[in-house]
Amino acid sequence: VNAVETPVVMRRDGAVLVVTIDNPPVNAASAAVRAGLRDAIRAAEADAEIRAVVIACAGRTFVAGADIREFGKPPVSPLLPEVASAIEDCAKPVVAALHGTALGGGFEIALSAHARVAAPGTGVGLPEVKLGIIPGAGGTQRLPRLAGLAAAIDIASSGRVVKTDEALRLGLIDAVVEGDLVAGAVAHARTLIGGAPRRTGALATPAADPGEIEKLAAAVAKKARGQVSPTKAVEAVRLAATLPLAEGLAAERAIFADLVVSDQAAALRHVFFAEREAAKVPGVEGVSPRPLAHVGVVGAGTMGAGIAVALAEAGLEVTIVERDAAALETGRARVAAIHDRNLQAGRVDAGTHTARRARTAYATDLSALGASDLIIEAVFEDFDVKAALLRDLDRVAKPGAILATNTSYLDVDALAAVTSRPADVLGLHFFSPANVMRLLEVVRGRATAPDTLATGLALGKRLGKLAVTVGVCDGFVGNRMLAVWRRQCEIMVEEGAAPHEIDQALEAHGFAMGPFAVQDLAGLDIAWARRKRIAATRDPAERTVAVADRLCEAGRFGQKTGAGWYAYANGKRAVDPLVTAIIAEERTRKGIAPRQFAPDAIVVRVIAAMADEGFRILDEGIAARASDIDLVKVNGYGYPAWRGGPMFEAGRIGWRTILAEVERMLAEDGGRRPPAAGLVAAAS
Ligand code: T1G
Repeated sequence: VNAVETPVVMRRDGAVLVVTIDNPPVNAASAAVRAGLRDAIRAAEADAEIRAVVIACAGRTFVAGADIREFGKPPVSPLLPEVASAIEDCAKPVVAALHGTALGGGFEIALSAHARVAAPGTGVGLPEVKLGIIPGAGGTQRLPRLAGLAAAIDIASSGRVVKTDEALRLGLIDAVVEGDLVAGAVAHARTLIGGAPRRTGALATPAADPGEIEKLAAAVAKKARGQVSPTKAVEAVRLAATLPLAEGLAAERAIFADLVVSDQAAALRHVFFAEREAAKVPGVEGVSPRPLAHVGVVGAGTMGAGIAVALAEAGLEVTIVERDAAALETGRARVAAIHDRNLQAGRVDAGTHTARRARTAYATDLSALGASDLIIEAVFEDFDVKAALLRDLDRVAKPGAILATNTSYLDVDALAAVTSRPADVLGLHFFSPANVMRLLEVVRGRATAPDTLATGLALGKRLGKLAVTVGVCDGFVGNRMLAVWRRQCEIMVEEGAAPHEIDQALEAHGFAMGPFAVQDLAGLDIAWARRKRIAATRDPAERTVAVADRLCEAGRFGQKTGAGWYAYANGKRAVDPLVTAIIAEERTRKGIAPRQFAPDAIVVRVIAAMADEGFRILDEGIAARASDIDLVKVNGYGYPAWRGGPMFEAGRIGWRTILAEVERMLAEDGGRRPPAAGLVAAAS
């Protein structure tokens, strides 16, 4: 019988048993890993010649967590808590040798060991809350015993990665090992031989100031908004201060078991895997990106400056070009201010700050971009301006250089067509502020070559962005869905809902801000100008809501003019009877008898509208998959990640319900078109 390939192997190093886990790609704690670890501890206990144990991992990282792919399936013994307790109860000292990112269940395995040593640059953490759950194998009970309640609340409720120097300071690791990690761990284990194992679970949780803990807990609850897992993580951690280990572990496990089957956990797992799916772009797998060392940016306005900062932060050489010395100076100051703010906020050290500014050059002549591998134009959002610039860049740029437009909705195919190199042209739609917002829509033109697209995706990854590939249409995916969401909300206002009722319903659902508050923040005049620009080409049968135009005609552009959909006396947003009167006039003018909209009806209408448009986007091939659409809305438009995104949430509501709502919506919208084919198919 051939030996079952086990992901856990053991070898003796003198009196130390070295246990190595090898379960690519990230040594997830699968059922086989758990069984292998349990057997290794049993073997160590049974072997009199073994005096200590080291647990290490092959490959790129120590155990990066439970195997998320096992979630939702019936649990297989031994469960991770059992394995963690077997490690902790081992009569012989156990040392965990950490490298890469020891996260979640991986960090819990490490915490149940009697000591932890780490290679430089190792990260540890409990990111379970990002998956809508909490640690389920002792993390919330052992971490506070080592690092105290405050640090444990911070780490367990944020899910952030703690780097070695902080981990050392907090007592989460005992030593940093330069060079051969396993040899260092074995040496450390040897120093523990003969001593009583230092069981984390047996430590008393250090006392904490109740007031400080209350403040921390309140801050977590405020930040979490509607997401449940962060506050549950705090609740579990605080139990470590009052309950003996066994009871604390049982309580933690009960909370974990409750959350792991929740809608929020299902939604956040969907987003986790969607992010990895987004990197798999049809027709680009295995295509090598072109070299990227120097990037040019034309235009140093808000977007251009943010993009230039993001490029410099990623270690790229950047040259910024503006049309004249004055504009260039303004741009240079804008870029410097962002870098300086990062330094003042302690986000970077002085050396990094200096290096980033040093790798940014400035010019007023496009010829300075002759050596650039890729050039991003971020000039005024006007087709003719961008087309003229792309023509000039086409002449200046070296053969093979990629020309990227940062346009947020102009036709990338038409822009590519003005150059002699349409295959080298694509869109890189950054979101403001470009050095902060994670989402990047990579716009694939009809002529865009696969390696051009691969280079755009590689740049996105290099910048730490979430790159989602989209096709060419008005608004690509994000702004196209935004237009639909806004339109439906304005139609609901005309039909009887008040703007603040819609904002409140959507904010209660978890959206960062309702559509009317957002418009007042961004300014109503931008959309007004666009509506006027496309008025001539509008379908006369299309329903239009004139309220926003009337607000603009009255000079109510939003917060910047002290009034918009709301009034802003002394900066506080309030319902304005003037707006209520304008809405009533518009309803009367159209003979509409206003009807009530309950909060749930508002939410379902908005989700249905986005799902219908999402299916049109898929039917037209503008996005490769529904989860890409979810990622755009979650990462660029404030859709709560713990709801999964419009397509995921519509699926949870039920396609039949969504289709019925879409049919009602389309009938109210002049009945000009049928529901999206993909939606009809999903509901059948
Ligand atoms: N389970 C299964 N597969 C995983 C995985 C995991 N935990 N983590 C990553 N993968 C896959 C991923 O899908 C991709 O697969 C490949 O590995 C490379 O990942 C009891 C219950 C570790 C920082 O949340 O944060 O422990 O697409 O592209 O950018 O309390 O992966 O190649 O087929 O992300 O270098 C807690 C999740 C789980 C960590 C590496 N742990 N992973 O990032 O590579 S819950 C986490 C990450 C838990 C316990 C509870 C990252 C990474 P494919 P990647 P990366």
